Amino acid sequence: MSMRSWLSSVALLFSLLCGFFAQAQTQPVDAEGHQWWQNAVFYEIYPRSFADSDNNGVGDLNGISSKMGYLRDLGVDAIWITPCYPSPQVDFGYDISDYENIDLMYGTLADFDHMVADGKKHDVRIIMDFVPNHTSDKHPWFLDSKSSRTSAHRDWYIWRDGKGPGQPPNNWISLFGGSAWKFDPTTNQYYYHFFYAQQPDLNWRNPAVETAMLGTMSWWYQRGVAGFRLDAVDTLFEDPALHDNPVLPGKNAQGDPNMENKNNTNFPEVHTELQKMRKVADESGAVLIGETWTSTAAELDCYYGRNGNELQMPMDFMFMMVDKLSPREYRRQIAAVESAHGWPVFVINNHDRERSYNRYGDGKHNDEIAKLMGAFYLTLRGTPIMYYGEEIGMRNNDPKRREDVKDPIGRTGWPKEKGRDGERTPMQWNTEPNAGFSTVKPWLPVPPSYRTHNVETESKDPNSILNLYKKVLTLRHSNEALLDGSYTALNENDTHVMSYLRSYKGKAVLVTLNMSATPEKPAFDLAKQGFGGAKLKALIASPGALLQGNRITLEPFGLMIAEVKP
Ligand code: TEU
Repeated sequence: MSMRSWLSSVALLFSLLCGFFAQAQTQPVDAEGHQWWQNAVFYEIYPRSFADSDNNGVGDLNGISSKMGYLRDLGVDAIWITPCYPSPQVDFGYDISDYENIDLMYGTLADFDHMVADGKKHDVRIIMDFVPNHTSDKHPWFLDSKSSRTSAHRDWYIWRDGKGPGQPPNNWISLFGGSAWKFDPTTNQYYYHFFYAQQPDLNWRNPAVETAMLGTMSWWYQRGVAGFRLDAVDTLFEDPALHDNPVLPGKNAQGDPNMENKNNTNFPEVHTELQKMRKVADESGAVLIGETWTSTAAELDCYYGRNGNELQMPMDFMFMMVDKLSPREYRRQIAAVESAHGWPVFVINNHDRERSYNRYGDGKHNDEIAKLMGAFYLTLRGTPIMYYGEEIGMRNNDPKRREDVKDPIGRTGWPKEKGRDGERTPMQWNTEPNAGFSTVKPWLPVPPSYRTHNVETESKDPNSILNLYKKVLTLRHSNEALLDGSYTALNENDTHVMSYLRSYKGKAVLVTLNMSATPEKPAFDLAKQGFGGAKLKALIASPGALLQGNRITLEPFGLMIAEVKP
């Protein structure tokens, strides 16, 4: 059997097996055996853009510390900070040159310790971002690796001969454009990089790499980190025989041929490593969140691991990718994740995607839609991970000219690909210049909408997106049906209104969301769910929502979260 077919048989066997085991639970915090992260609300912070304590136009850790009160008040229990380690910042921190330090731009290790302490005071845990697939090309490991074919770290990266003069070892394409191989004249070999050339892939088949990386994780746990978000886990391993990838029709935004990443992603060895990472995490009671791009629920299921021994929180990006206000699609997607054997993790935004305010907005009801989407994913069974600024309806501020683009893929892919600057702009705190982020020009400009969409203004408006988020998060933290209850889709033939019941031990909450621009009047018969004759009582509702018996009138994009009183 060839190496490749052996690997694919192992992959198949694993995917068949892994779904059949229940998730192991440790350290329960409630009667349902839930752990802290199951009852928590997570919040992603892009540190360059959240809060700028030294007023130099770039955010920092002391800035984050200064906003712990805001986060607590909002209802956040844990923050995931995207990479803030020393880095040449080619990929804004995802190119790490020292895994056990803080980039001076963001502060020092002492500032980090203060942030952990401030977090503790406010009951906000700190999650760091861990980038296992690649380092920066300026990391001492890589500098040594490239220095000679016999260097101590040579085999820490993936070096190969070209196929011939000027020809890379195979046809693999970097996600960020061009060949995934870069020739290095010092040793006349190519090194492999799935992302930018400044992000050489580590060779996870070398046990020394594994030891170093696991050691780093443990080092941060000891420093008070409550877990990691693991970057791009599906890219850790590649086919050692370097078979070409199948070429698909058409070209991508970078002008490269489309390709199926068959031989350089999703290897079964990824799961072996995740199990090892989990073991280290368990020693500290830490949680592992995964950047898990999957196309099926079965694939997502695998990331929980047999016996629940891999990621506790693989993110369900299939939910985020629904991308249209379609109750039918959402029902299908939620049913899929409910069929997996782990705890669902929902996100609608991150630092790599256009903001949800733009993606779901119809140009007329954007604020209502932002509230609707918040009320939606924050009341599902599972843990939500918010993205900074989502709670105030921050919109994308894409660069208008190529020369303004900071994200390299936006420069190489212009104008088809404008890069990810638009979703990474400074947090909008108030109506002062630069939305109160800094008095000097921030590293990215805020959109004009900051004048209305900012924390200070929205705090004063009871009907703001911010106050809707706060209300929903307060309810979510105190309502047993929302914390522990099951999810049941209601009125499944309705193509305009998304409705569901969260019920727990005879208590229930009904959520109904009008995903259309027309007024709707859904009616509910909850007899089948064991709540026949129950009365509804509105807990949170949009201004035009009206409850009459078992019927709810909803204005366009209106919503109601109601208690079901037996
Ligand atoms: O992203 C990995 C990834 O595959 C995508 O999210 C990708 O960045 C996006 O589709 C491009 O438009 C992670 C990080 O989230 C991302 O910010 C980093 O650039 C990348 O890894 C490399 O570390």
